[in-house]
Amino acid sequence: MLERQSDRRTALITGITGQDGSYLAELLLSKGYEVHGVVRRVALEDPSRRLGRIASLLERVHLHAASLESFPSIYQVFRTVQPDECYHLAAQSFVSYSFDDEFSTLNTNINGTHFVLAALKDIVPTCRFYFAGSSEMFGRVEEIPQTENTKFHPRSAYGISKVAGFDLTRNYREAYGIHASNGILFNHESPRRGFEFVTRKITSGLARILKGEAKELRLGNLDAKRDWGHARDYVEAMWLMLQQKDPDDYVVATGITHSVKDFIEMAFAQVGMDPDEYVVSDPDFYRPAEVQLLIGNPAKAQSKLGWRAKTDFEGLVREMVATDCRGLGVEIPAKRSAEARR
Ligand code: G4F
Repeated sequence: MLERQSDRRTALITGITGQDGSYLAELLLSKGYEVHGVVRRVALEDPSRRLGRIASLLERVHLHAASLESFPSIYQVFRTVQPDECYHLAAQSFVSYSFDDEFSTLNTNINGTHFVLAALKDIVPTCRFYFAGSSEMFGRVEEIPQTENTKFHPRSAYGISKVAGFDLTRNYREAYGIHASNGILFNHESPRRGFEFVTRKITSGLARILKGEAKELRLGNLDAKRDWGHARDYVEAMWLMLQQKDPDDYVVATGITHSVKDFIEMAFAQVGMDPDEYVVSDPDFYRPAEVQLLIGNPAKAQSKLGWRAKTDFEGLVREMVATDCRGLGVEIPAKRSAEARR
């Protein structure tokens, strides 16, 4: 167990084992924070499989077993940690799965957020709070591009659960004076993305094809458009929100949209291959209700937080393809990668 140091700011991250949690933990450690994370007990029992993204940080972070489904367990973590800042990232975050199990998505995501806010208010009401809202709240978009003032029209249990979390966060701010901010984050990816999300499915699938382990890549709706940024950039916006004098809500996005097809073409171009020979659009991967177009306007985050996305679309795709190829021991021929960059 690490010693607590009273002169350092203390941050608590729910979802520390995920893509965003791992980048945020690195950022906060680099800023001198004492970092605590909430993890499920099963994760502590199976660290090699479940703590992979934070493996290099394990000596420097404090982990606490708790469940978003149990208020007493969350309450106990707040009593022990007494954080100065809390980043609530944990959720059932796979939109597609929320159609298979609406009940657990709504229960975990809505109650989990409520439990965290209620414990914070009771134990450390001065703790600053960040809620991981999502562009999925915009759903069937009412305006292009989407801003902090665009009306929500969610299209899945996941999107609905995020609207509820957003409203809970705003209500704790207005009713109880908690420094509680909502980030409305558009899609953000990285080599640490889960394999079920489309970007990682594409880059890991491509690496498997190159390795000779797969012959095709089966995907769903290739026309859907997303505003894709890099997760490493987006966690900086989370931190900046909690450094402001007043809490508020912010869109975090690049302001540029691309289709799934664009992502595929960019990924295959990195290795000089023709996607038409490998990619199959399979109706089994279509969703009952699709979010067809997302594009955010990050003007408020730019002007009030001084935040900007640093990684562009090509840089993101290139990093993901290179990491997945390296992970499988696949060489990207020098000629191919040079051509791809042209
Ligand atoms: O990568 P996705 O599964 O991400 P999605 O649904 O946009 O949600 C992600 O971003 C949200 C922010 O807007 C987060 F809140 C959320 O937690 C998550 O991180 O799908 C992106 C698009 C969709 O339109 C989907 O229909 O890709 C399309 N798609 C096409 N084929 C596919 C596939 N998605 C997946 N996962 N798998 C496919 O085979």
